[in-house]
Amino acid sequence: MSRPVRAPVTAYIALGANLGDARATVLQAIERIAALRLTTLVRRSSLYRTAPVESTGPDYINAVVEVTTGLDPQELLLELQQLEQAAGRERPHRNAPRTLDLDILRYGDACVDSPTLVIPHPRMMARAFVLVPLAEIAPRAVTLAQLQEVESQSIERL
Ligand code: PH2
Ligand code: MG
Ligand code: MG
Repeated sequence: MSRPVRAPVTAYIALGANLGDARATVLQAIERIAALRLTTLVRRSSLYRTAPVESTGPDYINAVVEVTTGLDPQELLLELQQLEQAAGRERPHRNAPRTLDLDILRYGDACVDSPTLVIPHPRMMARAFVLVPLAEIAPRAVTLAQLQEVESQSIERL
């Protein structure tokens, strides 16, 4: 039996990279997200150069995109993990420098709490590298007070 068609949901995805040609990798990942099945890229933030937060290695390139998608959260996670793999992602330890990290920040108003996926992203509100690009494309998703909380974190719009 075929699956019932789901109404597309608006989701926000954070992109980060600090190994290899991070800028090229993030730009390519945005194109690959736009090409995912049942998924439409609605807007993308600028690229940002950010200092590593609880991580090491070179500065990161970060961005956030808004999509609408008919994939459910677990399906979207799997697709994003495949894109991370295709970019050569290795996971030697938590917060290790990485060629590409794709995190689902929000998926409509859904709350997901499974062993593999937590939405909204639990640490997003503490991180300028997420909040600043998110505020650029979805100003109502972030408050001034939340931005002020992270203003000591180094971030440069490219
Ligand atoms: N991602 C992390 C940990 N620290 N720091 C920056 N600047 N950018 C990131 O994307 C990032 C990080 C874990 O995913
Ligand atoms: Mg992450
Ligand atoms: Mg991740």
